[in-house]
Amino acid sequence: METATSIEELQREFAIPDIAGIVAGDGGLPKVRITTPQAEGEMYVHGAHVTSWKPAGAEEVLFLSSRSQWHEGIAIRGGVPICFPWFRAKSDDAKAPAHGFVRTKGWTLDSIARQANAVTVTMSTVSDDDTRKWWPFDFRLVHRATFGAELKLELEVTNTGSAPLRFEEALHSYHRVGQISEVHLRGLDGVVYLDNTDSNCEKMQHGDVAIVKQTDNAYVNTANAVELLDTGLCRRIRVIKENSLTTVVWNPWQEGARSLPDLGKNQWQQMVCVEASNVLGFAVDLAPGAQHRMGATIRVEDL
Ligand code: TA6
Repeated sequence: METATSIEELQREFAIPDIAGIVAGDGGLPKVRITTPQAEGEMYVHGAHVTSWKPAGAEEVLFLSSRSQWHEGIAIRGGVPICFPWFRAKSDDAKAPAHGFVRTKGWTLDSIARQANAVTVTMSTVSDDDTRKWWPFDFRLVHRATFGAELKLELEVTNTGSAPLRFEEALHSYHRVGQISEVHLRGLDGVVYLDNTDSNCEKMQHGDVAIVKQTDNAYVNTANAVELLDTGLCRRIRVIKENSLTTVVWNPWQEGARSLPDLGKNQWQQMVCVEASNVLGFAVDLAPGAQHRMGATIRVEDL
């Protein structure tokens, strides 16, 4: 019962009474459960994957598919998958896993720390023989998630090797919405984007982003915050970025959802991804020994 033992060990080492505990989540996978007066949240050791954030007085902010799989080697559908060290398909290897190899593996729980009104969960993963088969470089990746009145996510990459790194990264956040046709995204007006539903051709965003069809836009050279205006749930979700120069907006729409068996029936209508990222032409170059931190702060307010 290795997993049960590891959950018991993690609980003994990291639990904070009444604030944070480690329990068996879906599929029996270990998850950190946060319950404070300011917020509730969940983060799986699998993929260092945040799956829930519910600030006091608000409904759940993240979308989680009712049909997600919960297995080693498979990404959870929803929450905040971590994409690293490439985004989408690997350009030189069609057999490589989409969005890299860190969202589908167990990480290490390093700490759970209480600040004033928030709890920070830190998890990490490092290069090994398995990762070097796909990507022959050395790195340490840390994901810090701070659950409070806002959700702060930070992805820290350290080049632990002797060769320069070039990597893509994304905090692939699935946001829960009332009805996708009643959602607008503000903050990308005048920003150039590559439309992945149209051979990645370059276009210009005019005004707010309305989601009225399959949408897979990589907005480039933008550090802008993005506001998700959801009249269905009468709220706005703000995504404020740090050290991120691309923002990906994705909704599969009905036709794209057909190829996603782990997305619940018609649930494409209740989600939209707004992803702080550094992808495509904005991959990050990192010298040996250097560090790079990308962040996203998510806030929710009534409309
Ligand atoms: O971030 C948008 C995207 O790259 C889309 O192209 C779509 O593939 C989505 O990610 C989901 O990817 P996944 O591998 O999680 O099914």
